[in-house]
Amino acid sequence: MLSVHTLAKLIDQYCSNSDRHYVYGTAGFRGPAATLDTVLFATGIIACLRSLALNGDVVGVMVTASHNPPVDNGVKVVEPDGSMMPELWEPLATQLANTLAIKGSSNERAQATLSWFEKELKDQLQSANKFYNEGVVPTLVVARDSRESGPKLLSCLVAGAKELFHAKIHDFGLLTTPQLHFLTSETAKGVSNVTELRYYRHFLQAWNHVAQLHGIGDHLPTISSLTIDAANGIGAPKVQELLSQWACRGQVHFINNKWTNPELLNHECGADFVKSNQRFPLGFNDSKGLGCSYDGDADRVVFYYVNESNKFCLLDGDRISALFAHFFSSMLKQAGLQSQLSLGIVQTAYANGNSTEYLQKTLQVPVSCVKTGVKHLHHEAVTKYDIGIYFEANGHGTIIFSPKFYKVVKEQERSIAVETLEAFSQLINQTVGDAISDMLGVLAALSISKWTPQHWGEEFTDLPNRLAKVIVPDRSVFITTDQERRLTKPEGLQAKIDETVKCFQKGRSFVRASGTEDAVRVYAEAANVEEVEQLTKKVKNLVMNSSQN
Ligand code: G16
Repeated sequence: MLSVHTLAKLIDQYCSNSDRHYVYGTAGFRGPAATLDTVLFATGIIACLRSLALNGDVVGVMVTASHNPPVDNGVKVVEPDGSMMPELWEPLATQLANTLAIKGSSNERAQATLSWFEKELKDQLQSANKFYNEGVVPTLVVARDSRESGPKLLSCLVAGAKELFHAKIHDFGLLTTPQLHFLTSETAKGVSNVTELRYYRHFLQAWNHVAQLHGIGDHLPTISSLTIDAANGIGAPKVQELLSQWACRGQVHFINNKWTNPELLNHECGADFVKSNQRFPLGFNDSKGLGCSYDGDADRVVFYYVNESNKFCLLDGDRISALFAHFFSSMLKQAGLQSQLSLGIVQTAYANGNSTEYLQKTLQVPVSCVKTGVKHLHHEAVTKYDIGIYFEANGHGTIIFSPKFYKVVKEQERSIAVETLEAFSQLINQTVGDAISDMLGVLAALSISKWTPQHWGEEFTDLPNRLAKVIVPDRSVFITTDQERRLTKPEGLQAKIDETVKCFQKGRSFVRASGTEDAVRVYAEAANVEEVEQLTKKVKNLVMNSSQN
């Protein structure tokens, strides 16, 4: 495939980081940007191999660290249909990054990498090897978020892909993560000359269709105003671009849209800040309307409003699931399709206990629980339901419509409900959670259901909950089972957590290592705020003590 000499030269030029350990985790590789050039170079190669294994089909690569601080960056690989790279490929990405990053001279690193290739090309990478030998050229589409480190890191990725594989690369420049997923899938469908405009046109057309079916003109009927907090990230210019042609733009107000100041990214704003701290982002002062916060790459969204007691009320991913579950149950009933099409919700262990109860008991829809990470939720939604709604409590999620959904809906006599189901499926970015498309979906569902934010917030009451972080010397010693709800290691820790939880009314708590940050996450919920604070503190202490032993 290539000579030691050529590879060693490239390693000299693009892979300054060595003697480190990397893992392709929850959302690809992530970490301090200064430690990632070798990883990006490795990812360029993996993306090419993935494209080759698919006979040159287009593979997407997004350079982003989403909700992480501005000094971090990361990268993830996207399939031609816009979904995440298959899990089977994750260990390959991990191995390649770590082989390129071994301690040693560039010659030694190149030698080790070539040995790895030799073995894998005969083993797991056989199909990539076959197509490579037949002269197939890989195709990549790439983009990055607004972080300062993006251009340099992307150049490492492009170098590997171009020099080693002569890959065809379409660089979209700055995009949100969901735009990259969407445009990858459009490119793979064979649409020629895919540009960003396609994304805006698609979602505006879908909105216009839904709005026309329900007589929504230039004013959203159940909210007075909408404040969008874009976390000072790349979502800011993108949503502004889309909404510049939106009929209801007069109701919108933007905050935290200084995306050209990368040091402000996610700083006291954005979905992760709002959800974790359960408070308004910096600059929010709309006590009458609805607020929403995106994260750094606009793949998550949470909403909030001020209630009559002047209190902050969060409408997170669990609430979005509840709204959509209510909306689709009602539409299926109106269309007479409730027995033909299955509707289900996918959550993670972070879902509030009362949201699960509301979905199962009040709305009577099935709920599955899977591990954290969009890929797990997505897979469950695709395989189990005709309308699979998945949202993590942090606001990351989407809705997936099965091929059967489209077939059944097409066969029906036209009615408002049937047409709404069809049009709504276009309003949702089915490739991945998308703050912009989810926001339009929520606004449409609220308008059609005639729900105000208050109504939405009062459908059920969340159990008081806390999400905390503990920094430990080595988070990899925390091993979980049962969809991450229980620890198997460190030995004995789960039994102590169980004992502690028993002392609290409606107590629940679990511990898991983050896949995107160097921390262990502690989640707790209980019957009241005092108890949840105490429970969180106790479990945090147990985690800290277990790390000192
Ligand atoms: C990523 C993943 C999400 C996950 C979040 C936190 O989100 O895509 O599925 O919930 O990280 O994961 P962890 O608890 O493992 O750190 P994002 O928005 O940062 O890409």
